Amino acid sequence: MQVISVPSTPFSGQKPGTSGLRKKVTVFRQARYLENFVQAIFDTLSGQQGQTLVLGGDGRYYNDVAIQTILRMAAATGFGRVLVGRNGILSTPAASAVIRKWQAFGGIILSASHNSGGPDGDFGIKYNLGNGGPANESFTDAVYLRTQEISSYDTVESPDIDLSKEGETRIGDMVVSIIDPVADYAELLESLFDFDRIARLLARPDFRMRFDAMHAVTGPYALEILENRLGAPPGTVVNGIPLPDFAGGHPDPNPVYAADLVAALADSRSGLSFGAASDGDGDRNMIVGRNFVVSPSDSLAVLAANHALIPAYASGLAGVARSMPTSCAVDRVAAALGIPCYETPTGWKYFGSLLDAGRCTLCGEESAGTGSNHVREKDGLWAVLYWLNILAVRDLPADVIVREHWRRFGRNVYSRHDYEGIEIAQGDRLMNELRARLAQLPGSEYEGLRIAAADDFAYVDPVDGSRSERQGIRILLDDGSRAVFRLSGTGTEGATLRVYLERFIADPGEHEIPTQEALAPLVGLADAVARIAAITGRKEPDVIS
Ligand code: VG1
Ligand code: CO
Repeated sequence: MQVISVPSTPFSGQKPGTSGLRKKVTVFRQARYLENFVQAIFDTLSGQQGQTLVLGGDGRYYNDVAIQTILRMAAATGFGRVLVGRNGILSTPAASAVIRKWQAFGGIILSASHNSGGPDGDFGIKYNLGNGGPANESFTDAVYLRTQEISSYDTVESPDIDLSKEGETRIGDMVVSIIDPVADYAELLESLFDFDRIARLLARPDFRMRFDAMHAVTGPYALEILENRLGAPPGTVVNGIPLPDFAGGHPDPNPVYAADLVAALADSRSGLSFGAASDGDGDRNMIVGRNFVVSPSDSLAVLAANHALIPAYASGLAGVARSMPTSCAVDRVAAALGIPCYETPTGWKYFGSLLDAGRCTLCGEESAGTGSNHVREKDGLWAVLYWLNILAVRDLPADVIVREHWRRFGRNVYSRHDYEGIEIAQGDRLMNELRARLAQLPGSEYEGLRIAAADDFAYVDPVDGSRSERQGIRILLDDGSRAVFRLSGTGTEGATLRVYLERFIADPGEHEIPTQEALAPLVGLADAVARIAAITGRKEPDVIS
Protein backbone atom coordinates (compact mmCIF):
# COMPACT_ATOMS: atom_id res chain seq x y z
CA MET A 1 0.00 0.00 0.00
CA GLN A 2 1.59 3.21 -1.14
CA VAL A 3 0.96 6.34 0.90
CA ILE A 4 0.58 9.45 -1.23
CA SER A 5 1.50 12.77 0.32
CA VAL A 6 -0.58 15.57 -1.21
CA PRO A 7 0.74 19.13 -0.78
CA SER A 8 -1.68 21.49 0.96
CA THR A 9 -1.83 24.91 2.61
CA PRO A 10 -3.73 25.96 5.76
CA PHE A 11 -7.31 27.27 5.82
CA SER A 12 -8.12 29.87 8.43
CA GLY A 13 -10.84 29.22 10.99
CA GLN A 14 -10.56 25.45 11.43
CA LYS A 15 -11.14 25.90 15.14
CA PRO A 16 -13.46 23.36 16.80
CA GLY A 17 -16.31 24.95 18.78
CA THR A 18 -18.57 23.56 21.51
CA SER A 19 -18.77 20.23 19.67
CA GLY A 20 -16.30 19.82 16.82
CA LEU A 21 -15.75 21.82 13.64
CA ARG A 22 -19.04 22.98 12.08
CA LYS A 23 -19.19 24.87 8.81
CA LYS A 24 -21.39 25.22 5.76
CA VAL A 25 -21.29 22.26 3.37
CA THR A 26 -20.00 24.71 0.75
CA VAL A 27 -16.98 25.36 2.98
CA PHE A 28 -16.32 21.66 3.60
CA ARG A 29 -16.58 20.92 -0.12
CA GLN A 30 -13.58 23.08 -0.96
CA ALA A 31 -10.68 20.95 -2.16
CA ARG A 32 -8.40 19.87 0.76
CA TYR A 33 -10.63 21.43 3.47
CA LEU A 34 -11.82 18.19 5.08
CA GLU A 35 -8.49 16.50 4.36
CA ASN A 36 -6.54 19.22 6.19
CA PHE A 37 -8.69 18.91 9.28
CA VAL A 38 -8.56 15.12 9.36
CA GLN A 39 -4.78 15.18 8.88
CA ALA A 40 -4.51 17.63 11.77
CA ILE A 41 -6.45 15.17 13.97
CA PHE A 42 -4.23 12.27 12.90
CA ASP A 43 -1.08 14.37 13.44
CA THR A 44 -2.25 15.26 16.95
CA LEU A 45 -2.82 11.60 17.84
CA SER A 46 0.01 9.22 18.48
CA GLY A 47 0.08 5.46 18.54
CA GLN A 48 -2.87 4.91 16.21
CA GLN A 49 -0.93 2.48 14.00
CA GLY A 50 -2.63 -0.91 13.96
CA GLN A 51 -5.50 0.35 16.14
CA THR A 52 -9.27 0.51 15.56
CA LEU A 53 -11.13 3.67 14.56
CA VAL A 54 -14.93 4.06 14.67
CA LEU A 55 -16.47 6.13 11.88
CA GLY A 56 -20.01 7.26 11.14
CA GLY A 57 -22.34 10.19 11.08
CA ASP A 58 -25.90 11.44 11.14
CA GLY A 59 -26.44 10.78 7.43
CA ARG A 60 -26.65 14.40 6.45
CA TYR A 61 -25.60 15.64 3.02
CA TYR A 62 -21.87 15.04 2.37
CA ASN A 63 -21.68 12.27 5.01
CA ASP A 64 -21.08 9.60 2.35
CA VAL A 65 -18.39 11.56 0.49
CA ALA A 66 -16.55 12.46 3.69
CA ILE A 67 -16.52 8.85 4.88
CA GLN A 68 -14.74 7.64 1.73
CA THR A 69 -12.11 10.40 2.11
CA ILE A 70 -11.54 9.62 5.78
CA LEU A 71 -11.28 5.86 5.14
CA ARG A 72 -8.42 6.40 2.67
CA MET A 73 -6.67 8.77 5.08
CA ALA A 74 -7.14 6.34 8.00
CA ALA A 75 -5.40 3.68 5.92
CA ALA A 76 -2.57 6.09 5.14
CA THR A 77 -1.98 6.98 8.80
CA GLY A 78 -1.84 3.28 9.66
CA PHE A 79 -5.08 2.40 11.46
CA GLY A 80 -5.48 -1.40 11.44
CA ARG A 81 -9.28 -1.43 11.30
CA VAL A 82 -12.16 0.97 10.88
CA LEU A 83 -15.66 0.13 12.12
CA VAL A 84 -18.15 2.00 9.94
CA GLY A 85 -21.91 2.09 10.47
CA ARG A 86 -23.82 0.65 7.52
CA ASN A 87 -24.55 3.41 4.99
CA GLY A 88 -22.25 5.61 7.03
CA ILE A 89 -24.83 5.93 9.81
CA LEU A 90 -23.97 6.12 13.51
CA SER A 91 -25.82 8.34 15.93
CA THR A 92 -23.55 10.21 18.33
CA PRO A 93 -24.46 8.06 21.37
CA ALA A 94 -24.24 4.88 19.28
CA ALA A 95 -20.75 5.86 18.11
CA SER A 96 -19.79 6.35 21.75
CA ALA A 97 -21.23 2.93 22.64
CA VAL A 98 -19.38 1.23 19.76
CA ILE A 99 -16.05 2.85 20.70
CA ARG A 100 -16.42 1.61 24.26
CA LYS A 101 -17.71 -1.86 23.47
CA TRP A 102 -14.96 -2.66 20.97
CA GLN A 103 -12.27 -0.77 22.90
CA ALA A 104 -11.45 1.31 19.87
CA PHE A 105 -8.65 3.84 19.84
CA GLY A 106 -11.15 6.60 19.07
CA GLY A 107 -13.80 7.68 16.63
CA ILE A 108 -14.70 10.32 14.08
CA ILE A 109 -18.31 11.49 14.13
CA LEU A 110 -19.68 13.43 11.19
CA SER A 111 -22.50 15.68 12.28
CA ALA A 112 -23.62 19.23 12.72
CA SER A 113 -26.30 17.95 15.11
CA HIS A 114 -29.33 20.22 15.26
CA ASN A 115 -28.11 22.52 12.46
CA SER A 116 -29.94 22.22 9.14
CA GLY A 117 -28.54 19.97 6.37
CA GLY A 118 -28.43 19.77 2.58
CA PRO A 119 -26.09 21.30 -0.03
CA ASP A 120 -26.59 24.77 1.50
CA GLY A 121 -26.83 23.49 5.06
CA ASP A 122 -24.20 22.62 7.62
CA PHE A 123 -21.68 19.83 8.04
CA GLY A 124 -19.48 18.94 10.98
CA ILE A 125 -16.76 16.64 12.23
CA LYS A 126 -15.44 15.81 15.66
CA TYR A 127 -13.00 13.39 17.22
CA ASN A 128 -13.88 11.17 20.20
CA LEU A 129 -11.32 9.50 22.43
CA GLY A 130 -11.05 5.87 23.51
CA ASN A 131 -13.42 6.51 26.43
CA GLY A 132 -16.11 7.22 23.81
CA GLY A 133 -16.34 10.91 24.67
CA PRO A 134 -15.52 14.10 22.81
CA ALA A 135 -11.86 15.08 22.91
CA ASN A 136 -11.09 17.70 25.53
CA GLU A 137 -10.09 21.30 24.94
CA SER A 138 -6.34 20.69 25.05
CA PHE A 139 -6.72 18.17 22.21
CA THR A 140 -8.96 20.38 20.08
CA ASP A 141 -6.63 23.35 20.67
CA ALA A 142 -3.72 21.23 19.45
CA VAL A 143 -5.70 20.18 16.37
CA TYR A 144 -6.44 23.82 15.58
CA LEU A 145 -2.77 24.78 15.91
CA ARG A 146 -1.86 21.95 13.57
CA THR A 147 -4.37 23.13 10.94
CA GLN A 148 -2.57 26.45 10.88
CA GLU A 149 0.78 24.96 9.89
CA ILE A 150 -0.24 22.03 7.73
CA SER A 151 1.68 21.53 4.48
CA SER A 152 0.42 18.16 3.22
CA TYR A 153 -1.98 15.33 3.92
CA ASP A 154 -1.55 11.58 3.46
CA THR A 155 -3.90 9.31 1.60
CA VAL A 156 -3.89 6.16 -0.50
CA GLU A 157 -5.31 5.34 -3.88
CA SER A 158 -8.32 3.07 -3.53
CA PRO A 159 -11.82 2.85 -5.02
CA ASP A 160 -14.85 3.86 -2.94
CA ILE A 161 -16.11 1.19 -0.55
CA ASP A 162 -19.72 -0.03 -0.82
CA LEU A 163 -21.08 1.05 2.57
CA SER A 164 -24.45 -0.59 2.15
CA LYS A 165 -23.40 -4.18 2.94
CA GLU A 166 -22.30 -5.41 6.36
CA GLY A 167 -19.04 -7.33 6.39
CA GLU A 168 -15.32 -6.87 5.92
CA THR A 169 -13.31 -5.41 3.07
CA ARG A 170 -9.84 -3.89 2.92
CA ILE A 171 -8.10 -0.73 1.90
CA GLY A 172 -4.49 -1.88 1.55
CA ASP A 173 -3.53 -3.35 4.93
CA MET A 174 -6.47 -1.80 6.77
CA VAL A 175 -9.67 -3.78 7.40
CA VAL A 176 -12.94 -1.92 6.90
CA SER A 177 -15.75 -3.56 8.93
CA ILE A 178 -19.21 -2.37 8.02
CA ILE A 179 -21.38 -2.91 11.09
CA ASP A 180 -25.07 -2.74 11.99
CA PRO A 181 -25.30 0.81 13.40
CA VAL A 182 -28.11 -0.09 15.82
CA ALA A 183 -27.29 -3.50 17.35
CA ASP A 184 -24.58 -2.64 19.92
CA TYR A 185 -26.46 0.44 21.05
CA ALA A 186 -29.83 -1.29 21.38
CA GLU A 187 -28.23 -4.09 23.39
CA LEU A 188 -26.66 -1.55 25.75
CA LEU A 189 -29.95 0.29 26.36
CA GLU A 190 -31.75 -2.99 26.91
CA SER A 191 -29.29 -3.75 29.71
CA LEU A 192 -30.13 -0.50 31.55
CA PHE A 193 -33.93 -0.40 31.64
CA ASP A 194 -36.85 -2.66 32.53
CA PHE A 195 -37.90 -3.49 28.96
CA ASP A 196 -40.67 -5.89 30.05
CA ARG A 197 -42.32 -3.24 32.12
CA ILE A 198 -41.98 -0.58 29.41
CA ALA A 199 -43.43 -3.06 26.88
CA ARG A 200 -46.46 -3.58 29.12
CA LEU A 201 -46.99 0.18 29.31
CA LEU A 202 -46.73 0.55 25.53
CA ALA A 203 -49.29 -2.26 25.10
CA ARG A 204 -51.90 -0.54 27.23
CA PRO A 205 -54.86 0.81 25.24
CA ASP A 206 -54.93 3.98 27.34
CA PHE A 207 -51.28 4.81 26.65
CA ARG A 208 -50.17 6.06 23.25
CA MET A 209 -46.85 7.63 22.43
CA ARG A 210 -45.32 9.32 19.44
CA PHE A 211 -41.59 9.57 18.78
CA ASP A 212 -40.60 12.17 16.20
CA ALA A 213 -37.21 11.37 14.65
CA MET A 214 -37.36 14.63 12.67
CA HIS A 215 -36.10 12.87 9.50
CA ALA A 216 -32.74 12.54 11.24
CA VAL A 217 -30.53 9.74 12.50
CA THR A 218 -32.66 8.34 15.36
CA GLY A 219 -35.28 6.88 12.98
CA PRO A 220 -33.69 3.42 12.62
CA TYR A 221 -32.74 3.33 16.31
CA ALA A 222 -36.22 4.27 17.51
CA LEU A 223 -37.89 1.82 15.12
CA GLU A 224 -35.75 -1.04 16.35
CA ILE A 225 -36.01 -0.21 20.05
CA LEU A 226 -39.55 1.15 20.42
CA GLU A 227 -41.44 -0.76 17.75
CA ASN A 228 -39.46 -3.99 17.25
CA ARG A 229 -38.06 -4.71 20.70
CA LEU A 230 -40.67 -3.01 22.90
CA GLY A 231 -43.66 -3.73 20.69
CA ALA A 232 -45.01 -0.19 20.35
CA PRO A 233 -47.65 -0.08 17.60
CA PRO A 234 -46.37 0.58 14.06
CA GLY A 235 -46.49 4.29 13.39
CA THR A 236 -45.31 5.20 16.88
CA VAL A 237 -42.10 6.49 15.25
CA VAL A 238 -42.80 9.29 12.79
CA ASN A 239 -40.41 10.93 10.32
CA GLY A 240 -38.27 7.84 10.84
CA ILE A 241 -36.23 7.70 7.65
CA PRO A 242 -32.99 9.70 7.85
CA LEU A 243 -32.83 12.16 4.95
CA PRO A 244 -29.69 14.06 3.88
CA ASP A 245 -31.50 17.40 4.24
CA PHE A 246 -33.89 16.40 7.08
CA ALA A 247 -36.73 17.16 4.63
CA GLY A 248 -35.71 20.80 4.70
CA GLY A 249 -36.43 21.03 8.42
CA HIS A 250 -34.39 21.97 11.41
CA PRO A 251 -33.76 18.79 13.46
CA ASP A 252 -33.76 20.59 16.79
CA PRO A 253 -36.25 19.10 19.27
CA ASN A 254 -37.65 22.19 20.94
CA PRO A 255 -41.13 23.76 20.99
CA VAL A 256 -40.29 25.88 17.94
CA TYR A 257 -38.87 23.26 15.57
CA ALA A 258 -40.91 20.34 16.88
CA ALA A 259 -44.11 22.38 17.01
CA ASP A 260 -46.16 19.58 15.33
CA LEU A 261 -45.41 17.18 18.14
CA VAL A 262 -46.25 19.75 20.80
CA ALA A 263 -49.50 20.58 19.01
CA ALA A 264 -50.46 16.89 18.74
CA LEU A 265 -49.98 16.41 22.47
CA ALA A 266 -52.05 19.53 23.16
CA ASP A 267 -54.94 18.19 21.06
CA SER A 268 -57.00 15.62 22.97
CA ARG A 269 -58.34 14.20 19.66
CA SER A 270 -54.86 12.83 18.90
CA GLY A 271 -55.29 10.30 21.71
CA LEU A 272 -51.61 10.73 22.56
CA SER A 273 -50.41 10.58 26.14
CA PHE A 274 -46.65 10.93 25.69
CA GLY A 275 -44.40 12.44 23.04
CA ALA A 276 -40.67 12.58 22.45
CA ALA A 277 -38.25 13.74 19.78
CA SER A 278 -34.53 13.73 19.09
CA ASP A 279 -32.13 15.85 17.05
CA GLY A 280 -29.97 15.43 13.96
CA ASP A 281 -27.38 13.13 15.53
CA GLY A 282 -29.57 11.53 18.21
CA ASP A 283 -28.00 12.96 21.33
CA ARG A 284 -30.74 15.41 22.33
CA ASN A 285 -34.24 14.68 23.56
CA MET A 286 -37.51 16.46 24.02
CA ILE A 287 -40.11 15.07 26.42
CA VAL A 288 -43.73 16.13 26.00
CA GLY A 289 -46.67 15.22 28.18
CA ARG A 290 -50.31 16.01 27.51
CA ASN A 291 -50.35 19.74 26.83
CA PHE A 292 -47.07 20.01 28.71
CA VAL A 293 -43.50 20.38 27.46
CA VAL A 294 -40.99 19.20 30.05
CA SER A 295 -38.18 21.73 30.40
CA PRO A 296 -34.84 19.91 29.83
CA SER A 297 -33.48 21.23 33.12
CA ASP A 298 -36.51 19.85 34.95
CA SER A 299 -36.14 16.58 33.07
CA LEU A 300 -32.61 16.11 34.42
CA ALA A 301 -33.84 16.76 37.95
CA VAL A 302 -36.77 14.32 37.56
CA LEU A 303 -34.47 11.60 36.20
CA ALA A 304 -32.14 12.05 39.16
CA ALA A 305 -34.98 12.07 41.71
CA ASN A 306 -36.43 8.83 40.26
CA HIS A 307 -33.19 6.91 39.75
CA ALA A 308 -34.20 4.21 42.24
CA LEU A 309 -36.90 3.01 39.80
CA ILE A 310 -34.39 2.25 37.03
CA PRO A 311 -32.49 -1.06 37.12
CA ALA A 312 -29.14 0.44 36.08
CA TYR A 313 -29.24 3.24 38.66
CA ALA A 314 -31.21 1.63 41.49
CA SER A 315 -28.09 1.11 43.57
CA GLY A 316 -27.54 4.87 43.76
CA LEU A 317 -25.94 7.79 41.96
CA ALA A 318 -22.31 8.70 42.61
CA GLY A 319 -23.12 12.31 41.79
CA VAL A 320 -24.74 14.49 39.14
CA ALA A 321 -23.36 17.17 36.84
CA ARG A 322 -24.91 19.96 34.83
CA SER A 323 -23.59 22.67 32.57
CA MET A 324 -23.44 26.10 34.20
CA PRO A 325 -26.40 27.63 32.29
CA THR A 326 -28.62 24.62 33.09
CA SER A 327 -31.10 25.39 35.87
CA CYS A 328 -30.28 24.52 39.46
CA ALA A 329 -33.25 22.13 39.74
CA VAL A 330 -30.93 19.11 39.82
CA ASP A 331 -28.83 20.74 42.55
CA ARG A 332 -31.83 20.50 44.87
CA VAL A 333 -32.23 16.80 44.14
CA ALA A 334 -28.51 16.22 44.74
CA ALA A 335 -28.74 18.03 48.06
CA ALA A 336 -31.70 15.87 49.10
CA LEU A 337 -29.84 12.72 48.08
CA GLY A 338 -26.64 13.88 49.78
CA ILE A 339 -24.54 13.47 46.62
CA PRO A 340 -22.23 15.96 44.87
CA CYS A 341 -23.45 18.18 42.04
CA TYR A 342 -20.82 19.46 39.60
CA GLU A 343 -21.19 22.62 37.50
CA THR A 344 -19.25 22.52 34.22
CA PRO A 345 -18.94 24.75 31.15
CA THR A 346 -21.32 24.18 28.23
CA GLY A 347 -20.48 21.16 26.06
CA TRP A 348 -20.42 17.44 26.78
CA LYS A 349 -16.62 17.25 26.63
CA TYR A 350 -16.46 18.64 30.16
CA PHE A 351 -18.40 15.72 31.66
CA GLY A 352 -15.96 13.05 30.44
CA SER A 353 -13.37 13.28 33.19
CA LEU A 354 -16.04 13.28 35.93
CA LEU A 355 -17.70 10.20 34.42
CA ASP A 356 -14.38 8.42 33.90
CA ALA A 357 -13.39 9.10 37.48
CA GLY A 358 -16.71 7.72 38.75
CA ARG A 359 -17.62 11.04 40.34
CA CYS A 360 -20.99 11.37 38.68
CA THR A 361 -23.57 9.06 37.13
CA LEU A 362 -26.05 11.41 35.45
CA CYS A 363 -25.25 14.58 33.48
CA GLY A 364 -27.33 17.11 31.64
CA GLU A 365 -27.59 20.38 29.78
CA GLU A 366 -30.43 22.83 29.38
CA SER A 367 -30.18 22.35 25.61
CA ALA A 368 -32.11 19.07 25.75
CA GLY A 369 -29.17 16.84 26.48
CA THR A 370 -29.12 14.22 29.22
CA GLY A 371 -27.01 11.13 29.64
CA SER A 372 -25.23 8.85 32.05
CA ASN A 373 -22.09 6.85 32.54
CA HIS A 374 -23.35 4.19 30.06
CA VAL A 375 -21.64 6.18 27.25
CA ARG A 376 -19.66 9.42 27.11
CA GLU A 377 -22.13 11.46 25.05
CA LYS A 378 -25.57 12.75 25.75
CA ASP A 379 -28.17 10.27 24.59
CA GLY A 380 -31.62 11.10 23.24
CA LEU A 381 -33.26 7.68 23.19
CA TRP A 382 -31.74 6.80 26.54
CA ALA A 383 -33.60 9.76 28.06
CA VAL A 384 -36.84 8.69 26.38
CA LEU A 385 -36.51 5.13 27.74
CA TYR A 386 -35.66 6.48 31.19
CA TRP A 387 -38.90 8.50 31.13
CA LEU A 388 -40.90 5.51 29.86
CA ASN A 389 -39.45 3.38 32.65
CA ILE A 390 -40.52 6.00 35.22
CA LEU A 391 -44.00 6.29 33.70
CA ALA A 392 -44.36 2.51 33.66
CA VAL A 393 -43.47 2.16 37.33
CA ARG A 394 -45.28 5.20 38.70
CA ASP A 395 -48.35 4.92 36.50
CA LEU A 396 -48.77 8.68 36.33
CA PRO A 397 -48.75 11.06 33.36
CA ALA A 398 -45.52 12.98 32.69
CA ASP A 399 -46.98 16.37 33.64
CA VAL A 400 -48.19 15.05 37.01
CA ILE A 401 -44.73 13.67 37.71
CA VAL A 402 -43.15 17.08 37.01
CA ARG A 403 -45.77 18.96 39.03
CA GLU A 404 -45.25 16.62 41.99
CA HIS A 405 -41.53 17.19 41.63
CA TRP A 406 -42.06 20.95 41.86
CA ARG A 407 -44.18 20.55 44.96
CA ARG A 408 -41.45 18.58 46.64
CA PHE A 409 -38.38 20.52 45.53
CA GLY A 410 -39.78 23.90 44.42
CA ARG A 411 -39.80 25.06 40.81
CA ASN A 412 -36.78 26.50 39.01
CA VAL A 413 -38.63 28.46 36.34
CA TYR A 414 -36.35 28.50 33.34
CA SER A 415 -36.10 29.68 29.75
CA ARG A 416 -33.45 30.31 27.09
CA HIS A 417 -33.75 33.20 24.65
CA ASP A 418 -31.68 32.94 21.47
CA TYR A 419 -30.82 35.84 19.20
CA GLU A 420 -29.63 34.13 16.05
CA GLY A 421 -27.55 35.41 13.16
CA ILE A 422 -26.48 38.69 14.72
CA GLU A 423 -23.25 40.22 13.43
CA ILE A 424 -20.15 38.68 14.96
CA ALA A 425 -18.82 42.14 15.84
CA GLN A 426 -22.06 42.99 17.65
CA GLY A 427 -21.97 39.76 19.64
CA ASP A 428 -18.37 40.37 20.64
CA ARG A 429 -19.06 43.98 21.54
CA LEU A 430 -22.03 43.05 23.74
CA MET A 431 -20.02 40.44 25.63
CA ASN A 432 -16.92 42.65 25.96
CA GLU A 433 -18.86 45.65 27.24
CA LEU A 434 -20.73 43.48 29.72
CA ARG A 435 -17.48 41.89 30.88
CA ALA A 436 -15.93 45.31 31.37
CA ARG A 437 -18.83 46.37 33.64
CA LEU A 438 -18.91 43.23 35.78
CA ALA A 439 -17.19 44.80 38.78
CA GLN A 440 -19.67 47.71 38.92
CA LEU A 441 -22.82 45.58 38.71
CA PRO A 442 -23.19 44.21 42.25
CA GLY A 443 -25.52 46.44 44.26
CA SER A 444 -27.09 48.09 41.20
CA GLU A 445 -30.83 47.83 40.41
CA TYR A 446 -32.60 47.21 37.12
CA GLU A 447 -36.37 46.80 36.68
CA GLY A 448 -36.70 46.75 40.46
CA LEU A 449 -34.31 43.78 40.78
CA ARG A 450 -31.08 44.06 42.71
CA ILE A 451 -27.90 42.41 41.44
CA ALA A 452 -25.99 40.56 44.14
CA ALA A 453 -23.01 39.28 42.16
CA ALA A 454 -21.69 39.10 38.61
CA ASP A 455 -18.83 37.11 37.12
CA ASP A 456 -17.41 35.40 34.06
CA PHE A 457 -17.60 31.65 34.66
CA ALA A 458 -14.26 29.85 34.83
CA TYR A 459 -13.95 26.13 35.49
CA VAL A 460 -11.21 24.04 36.97
CA ASP A 461 -11.70 20.36 36.21
CA PRO A 462 -11.59 18.67 39.64
CA VAL A 463 -10.09 15.52 38.14
CA ASP A 464 -7.30 16.75 35.87
CA GLY A 465 -6.92 20.34 37.08
CA SER A 466 -7.32 21.86 33.60
CA ARG A 467 -8.76 25.37 33.55
CA SER A 468 -11.30 26.85 31.11
CA GLU A 469 -11.97 30.60 31.12
CA ARG A 470 -14.72 32.85 29.80
CA GLN A 471 -17.46 30.25 29.76
CA GLY A 472 -20.41 32.61 30.18
CA ILE A 473 -21.28 35.77 32.10
CA ARG A 474 -23.48 35.29 35.14
CA ILE A 475 -25.64 37.93 36.77
CA LEU A 476 -26.92 36.70 40.10
CA LEU A 477 -29.72 38.28 42.16
CA ASP A 478 -30.30 38.23 45.88
CA ASP A 479 -33.10 35.65 45.66
CA GLY A 480 -31.03 33.17 43.62
CA SER A 481 -32.44 34.25 40.24
CA ARG A 482 -29.90 34.34 37.39
CA ALA A 483 -29.36 35.70 33.91
CA VAL A 484 -26.50 34.10 31.98
CA PHE A 485 -25.04 35.31 28.69
CA ARG A 486 -23.02 33.25 26.19
CA LEU A 487 -22.20 33.25 22.53
CA SER A 488 -22.98 29.94 20.81
CA GLY A 489 -20.07 27.79 19.71
CA THR A 490 -22.00 25.62 17.23
CA GLY A 491 -23.43 28.09 14.71
CA THR A 492 -22.07 28.68 11.22
CA GLU A 493 -23.54 32.06 10.34
CA GLY A 494 -22.82 35.24 12.28
CA ALA A 495 -23.14 34.95 16.03
CA THR A 496 -25.92 33.60 18.24
CA LEU A 497 -26.42 35.21 21.62
CA ARG A 498 -27.94 32.90 24.21
CA VAL A 499 -29.57 34.44 27.28
CA TYR A 500 -30.45 31.93 29.99
CA LEU A 501 -33.01 33.02 32.59
CA GLU A 502 -33.87 31.33 35.85
CA ARG A 503 -35.98 32.12 38.88
CA PHE A 504 -36.79 29.88 41.82
CA ILE A 505 -40.37 29.70 43.10
CA ALA A 506 -40.93 27.72 46.26
CA ASP A 507 -44.66 28.45 46.75
CA PRO A 508 -46.75 25.72 45.04
CA GLY A 509 -49.55 28.28 44.65
CA GLU A 510 -47.36 30.05 42.06
CA HIS A 511 -46.07 27.07 40.12
CA GLU A 512 -48.63 27.40 37.33
CA ILE A 513 -47.65 30.96 36.41
CA PRO A 514 -46.67 30.78 32.72
CA THR A 515 -42.88 30.62 32.34
CA GLN A 516 -42.41 33.79 30.28
CA GLU A 517 -44.66 35.74 32.62
CA ALA A 518 -42.74 34.59 35.68
CA LEU A 519 -39.47 35.57 34.01
CA ALA A 520 -40.58 38.91 32.54
CA PRO A 521 -38.77 41.15 35.07
CA LEU A 522 -35.59 39.14 34.52
CA VAL A 523 -35.92 39.53 30.75
CA GLY A 524 -36.12 43.29 31.28
CA LEU A 525 -33.05 43.20 33.50
CA ALA A 526 -31.09 41.14 30.95
CA ASP A 527 -31.84 43.60 28.19
CA ALA A 528 -31.04 46.61 30.34
CA VAL A 529 -27.77 45.20 31.69
CA ALA A 530 -26.46 43.77 28.42
CA ARG A 531 -28.01 46.44 26.16
CA ILE A 532 -29.24 43.72 23.79
CA ALA A 533 -31.67 45.88 21.82
CA ALA A 534 -29.31 48.85 21.76
CA ILE A 535 -26.36 46.85 20.40
CA THR A 536 -28.05 44.27 18.18
CA GLY A 537 -31.16 46.18 17.15
CA ARG A 538 -33.22 43.12 18.09
CA LYS A 539 -36.33 43.63 20.17
CA GLU A 540 -37.29 39.96 20.50
CA PRO A 541 -35.36 36.69 20.53
CA ASP A 542 -35.67 34.39 17.49
CA VAL A 543 -36.15 31.22 19.49
CA ILE A 544 -37.53 30.85 22.99
CA SER A 545 -37.09 27.43 24.52
C1 VG1 B 1 -25.10 23.96 21.97
C2 VG1 B 1 -25.72 23.75 23.34
C3 VG1 B 1 -24.81 22.89 24.20
C4 VG1 B 1 -24.52 21.58 23.47
C5 VG1 B 1 -23.96 21.86 22.10
C6 VG1 B 1 -23.77 20.60 21.29
O1 VG1 B 1 -23.87 24.65 22.09
O2 VG1 B 1 -25.97 24.99 23.95
O3 VG1 B 1 -25.42 22.68 25.44
O4 VG1 B 1 -23.59 20.81 24.20
O5 VG1 B 1 -24.86 22.70 21.37
O6 VG1 B 1 -24.96 19.89 21.19
P1 VG1 B 1 -23.72 26.23 21.84
O7 VG1 B 1 -22.26 26.52 21.94
O8 VG1 B 1 -24.30 26.50 20.48
O9 VG1 B 1 -24.53 26.89 22.90
V1 VG1 B 1 -25.30 19.07 19.78
O10 VG1 B 1 -26.69 18.16 20.02
O11 VG1 B 1 -25.32 20.29 18.71
O12 VG1 B 1 -23.99 18.10 19.54
CO1 CO C 1 -26.89 16.73 18.76
